[in-house]
Amino acid sequence: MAEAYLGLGGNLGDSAVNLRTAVERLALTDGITVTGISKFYRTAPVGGPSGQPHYINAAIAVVTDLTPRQLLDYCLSVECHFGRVRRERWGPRTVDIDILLYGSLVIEQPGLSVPHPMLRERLFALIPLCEVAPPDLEIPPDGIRLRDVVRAAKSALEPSEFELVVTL
Ligand code: A4P
Ligand code: MG
Repeated sequence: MAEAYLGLGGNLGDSAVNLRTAVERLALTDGITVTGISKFYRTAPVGGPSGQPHYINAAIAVVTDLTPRQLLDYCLSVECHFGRVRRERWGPRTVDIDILLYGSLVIEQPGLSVPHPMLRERLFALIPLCEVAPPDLEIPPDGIRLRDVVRAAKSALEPSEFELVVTL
């Protein structure tokens, strides 16, 4: 059994409904127990084409006996259920599910990088993550604490950008 954290985001269609449905599907999966769900946040798009809609972002904690690869495959199958079509990097999407962390594992395989490579720069992932993970969680590979990662990410942002992260 491992504890893992998933980040969810979407900005096409009714994203709050889509994210809630995605969480329900994950919770119904054999081998996945959802142990925490963050609030849903409306966030300004980071990267990608200009003019794309704001996102809804959330994070969940799960306990799982799926391997990281099985968990990824299941997340991708849930994305497909929402008819997600990949057109461009960081482009608009119905539901995106990322494995943010899987226990203390560091994985660098084709198609699977854990921790998620952009985690430390992404407040839209870190802020929901803080609601479902302990602040002193050690983030691999260097074991820096989650609270310190968040502090660093916040200090790298202009206050106005940070204000765009609001609770629904
Ligand atoms: N992949 C590798 N590692 C992982 C992992 N840990 N979790 C592979 C999930 N997938 C992983 O992903 C492409 C491939 O990455 C997958 O097939 C899987 O094999 P993708 O979801 O098609 O690509 P992406 O999401 O466009 O890129 P990436 O690098 O995952 O970007 P992010 O960090 O997800 O950023 N702004 C706001 N406000 N909110 C957002 O949610 N999301 C993005 C995408 C950009 N801007 C955003 C948001
Ligand atoms: Mg992604």
